[in-house]
Formats: sequence, structure tokens, C-alpha cells
Amino acid sequence: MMPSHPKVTHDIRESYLSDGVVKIPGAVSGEWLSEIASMAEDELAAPGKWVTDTNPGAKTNRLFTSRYRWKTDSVVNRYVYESGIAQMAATLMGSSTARLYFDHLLVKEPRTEAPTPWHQDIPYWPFWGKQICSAWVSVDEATVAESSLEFVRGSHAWNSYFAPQAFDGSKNWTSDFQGEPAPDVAGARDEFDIVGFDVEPGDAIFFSAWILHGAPGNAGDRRRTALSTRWLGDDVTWYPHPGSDPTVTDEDTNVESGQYPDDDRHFPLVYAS
Ligand SMILES: O=C(O)CCC(=O)C(=O)O
Repeated sequence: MMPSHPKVTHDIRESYLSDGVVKIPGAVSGEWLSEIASMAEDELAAPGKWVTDTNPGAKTNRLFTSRYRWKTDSVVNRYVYESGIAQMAATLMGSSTARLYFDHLLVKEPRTEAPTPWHQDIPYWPFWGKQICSAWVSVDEATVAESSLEFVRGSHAWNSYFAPQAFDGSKNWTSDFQGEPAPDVAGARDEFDIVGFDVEPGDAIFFSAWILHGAPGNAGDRRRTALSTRWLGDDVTWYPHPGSDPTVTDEDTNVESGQYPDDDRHFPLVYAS
């Protein structure tokens, strides 16, 4: 059966398929946002295992990220299962199911200089397939001028696979990945069809794991908190490779390379139509 979600209209789905990205206004309700904001406070105070932090403890100029908390954090766990975000992801992808890959908290304190460099997500992840997307939900109002996301429209369909890079700009994410470097979108913006989304609290930006995207730091004077969840559809297979994110590796799962990842311990089935 074709999955559906009331907030995913025909036009929204068509935009996702052609552009590789779409915004769904008001995708997540205010109660979730308050819970995510306070979860972020807790996480900043007592970070989990999978954290990057450009300026520990600082109140400004700090990019803090924390991944893979759905097993241990009750807010993230309930959000994954109960917010409806999995069904929206499945509907957009045209998939009858949605499995969670991981959750990713991204906090940018006021006047954070470090941008999120232009990148594709797929080369960082140990999966292959076209039905892989993120649901990036902002807790705060965020403009493209200050801190929201931008995309190269249609780049999900280029069939490119760009080498992963570290987000702090100082070192390689991995030294053993042989791949084409991502194009210098920031340095030649006029040459690309760039689309950005200002967001209100609770808006979700859904985007393909194959699309080139980036974001400024935070030029504003308020914290920008976003929770991105990463979703796997029916066509996805396990594809561990040099440069894959180490939160879940080949040693953690019985899934064989090239197989559909039906491992509920690590990639739980959250939605099935
Ligand atoms: O929140 C950001 O600034 C970047 C988010 C991002 O790149 C992602 O969710 O894949």
C-alpha cells in the first residue's frame, strides 16, 4: 500500500522528488519542541558518547552536535516513535517502511563562526539506496541569512558520491576514503541552483541523503537548535566502507554487506504502512 501522511500533499511530494528537498511547515508540534529544547540543555551539560564540539562550555561561537541518542534518551526515543516524522519520511520517499538510522542534535550557539560545509550525507553513512532522507526540524526560528540550511536543488540526482570531510575544517573526516572532493559551492555560488529555507519553530526540512547542502554558522544572537533524524526506506542496503560514521559498524550488526538492514536493535522499524 502506498504510504500517506496528511501533511505530505501531492505537491510537496513532487517537490521532494524533483528537487531532493522540501519544507513541511508546522510538521512538529510545540510540545515536542519544548522537550527537544530541554533535552538539548541536558545534552550540552552532560554530553553523550557521539559528540563533536568546537568550543566546549562556551555560550557563543560553539557548534555542538550529538548523535545516536534514541536508545538512551527518552525524549529522542518518543519523538522518533510518536511524532509522526517517520511516516512523513516514508511518504516522501515513496517507501512502505521507515527505519531509523540515527538522530542528530545540532546546536549552534549565537555568533558561531564555523559554517556547516557543503556536503552530501550519503558518503558518511554505511548505506546504499535512494530512499534515504533526513528530517531536520528546527526548535527555533532560523533564517538562511543567519543559520538555516541551503541546498543545491536537484543535486541528489547527479549520481555523484563526494568524499566526506570533517566539519571543523581542520582535519580529514577520514584518510582512507578515495573520492572526488565536493565542489566549492561556497566559492562559486552563482554556478549552482541554490535554494534555502527560512524556518519557524516546528517546520521540517526533509532532504535526500544524496543532495549537496550546507549552512552558515549562526550570525544571530540566539541559540539555534535542530534535531535531524535519518530515515531508511525499502530500497536501502548495508554498505560499510572507509569513512562510514562509526556509531554502528559492521562489527555491531549481523546484516551482511548488500543486504536490507532488518536489524531492529540498531535500525529500528518505526513505520510500516
Ligand atoms: O544543522 C546544520 O547546520 C547542518 C545540518 C546537516 O547538515 C544535516 O542535518 O545533514
